Amino acid sequence: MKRLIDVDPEIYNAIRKETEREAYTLELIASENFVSEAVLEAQGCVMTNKYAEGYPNKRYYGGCQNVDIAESLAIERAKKLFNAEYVNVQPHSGTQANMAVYFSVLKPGDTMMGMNLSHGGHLSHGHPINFTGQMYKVIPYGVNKETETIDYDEVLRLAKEHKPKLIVVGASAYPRFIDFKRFREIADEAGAMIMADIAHPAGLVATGLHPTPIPYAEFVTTTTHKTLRGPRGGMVMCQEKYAKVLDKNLFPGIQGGPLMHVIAAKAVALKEALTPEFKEYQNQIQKNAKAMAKRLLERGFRLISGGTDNHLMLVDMRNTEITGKDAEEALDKAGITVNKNTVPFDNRSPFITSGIRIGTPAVTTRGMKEKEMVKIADFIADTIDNLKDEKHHEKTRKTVRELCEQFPIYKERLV
Ligand code: DSN
Repeated sequence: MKRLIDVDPEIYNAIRKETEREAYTLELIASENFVSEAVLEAQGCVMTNKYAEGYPNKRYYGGCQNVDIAESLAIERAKKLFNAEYVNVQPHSGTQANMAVYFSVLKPGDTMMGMNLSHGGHLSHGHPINFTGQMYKVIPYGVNKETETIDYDEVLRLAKEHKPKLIVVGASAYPRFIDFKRFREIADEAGAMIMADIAHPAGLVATGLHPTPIPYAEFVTTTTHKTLRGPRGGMVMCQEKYAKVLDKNLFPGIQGGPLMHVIAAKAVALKEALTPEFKEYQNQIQKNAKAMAKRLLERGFRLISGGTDNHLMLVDMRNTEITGKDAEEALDKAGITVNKNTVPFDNRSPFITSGIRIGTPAVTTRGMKEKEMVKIADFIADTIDNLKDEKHHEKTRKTVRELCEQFPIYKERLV
C-alpha cells in the first residue's frame, strides 16, 4: 500500500493494525472468514469506478462490456455451484437480498413467518425493530424448549392458523441442520411461499454437506462471505418463473448501481468454491466444529441442542453467574474473538446475553484442524474459569499469538 501510506497515513495505520489483529488473534465469529488474495485483488480493482445500472447486456450506461464479463461469470458459477435455475448477484448485502425477495412477493401489511431472533433467527426475518417488523405482520416461530431444535409441529400449527404469504427459513445462530423438505410440506399445507436464507451454511450447502433448499424454496438468499468465503455481499437464487419480478425489485426497486468490483470478487470466490479443495475445506469446518463442541462439553459447558451439525455452536451460560458480555470481553483480552449471543429462552437482555456463539470457518481457513480446536476450546474454558484474572488473559494472548504464527492467513504480509 505504497500510495496509501503517503496519502492517508491514518487509514493506512488502521488497516495495518487490522491486518495484525486478524493475523495474531483467533477469529471465532461464526459469520466471518478470510478471503483469498485473489478475491482481495478483484475487490480492490478499477471496476469500483464503473456504473452499470441494469443487468448484463441490458445496461443504462455505456462501457459495460468488461463488467458484463464479471457479472455473467458470477451468475454462471453460482448457478452451477448451487444447481440454481436463476441467480441475481447484485445485492449489496444479505439483508438487501432478503428485501428484494420480500418486495417481490409481499405487500405492506401481508403476513410472513420467520424464526425469532432470540431463538437463532435474523433481524431481517421479521424483528420488530427491522423494516420487516414494521412493514409486515410477522408471526415468529422458534425452537422447542426441550430439544432446542426447530419445533416443526408448532411451525405447522402457526402456518395453518395465520396463513402467511411467505415463510422465511434460515438462521444466524442455529447449530443444527434445517429440514427444508419439512418446511415445503408445511408451506404447501398453509398455501405459503418459501424464502430460505442460507447465509450461514452456504458453503456447506454448496458442497453437499448440509441439506439444500434449492428444490423446495421459491427463493434462496445468501451472503457471499461467511462460509462461502467471498467478499461481503448478497445473492438471490430463485426459480426461473420469478426471475423477472426479482430483478425488477432488486434494481430499480431497492438498489441503484451494482458494486462491480464486489461482483468481480464474488465471481472469483464462486470459482474457488467449485474446486475439490473447497469441499475439503467445508468438510474440515464441520469436523472442527464437532471437535470444538466435544471438548467444550468435556470441559463442562452446556451447548444449545447438545452440539452442532454445521459450522457453529452456542454456549449456554443461563445457569451461571457469567454473562455472554463478560465472556466476550475476557476472551477478547485473551486474543480470542467471539460474539455474545442470546440463547433460546434467555432471561438476559441482548446487550448482556447468556450465550456466546462460536464458529470454525475462519480458523479452518488458516489450516487449523481438530488438534488445534481442542487447544482453542481449552483456551476458552481456561479464560472463562479465570474471568477476572488479567494476567491469565495476557499469558493466553501470548500463547494464542504463537499458535496463530504457525498458521498464517496470507503467504505474504499484505501491509
Ligand atoms: N450479522 C450476521 C451474523 O453475525 O450472523 C448475520 O447477518
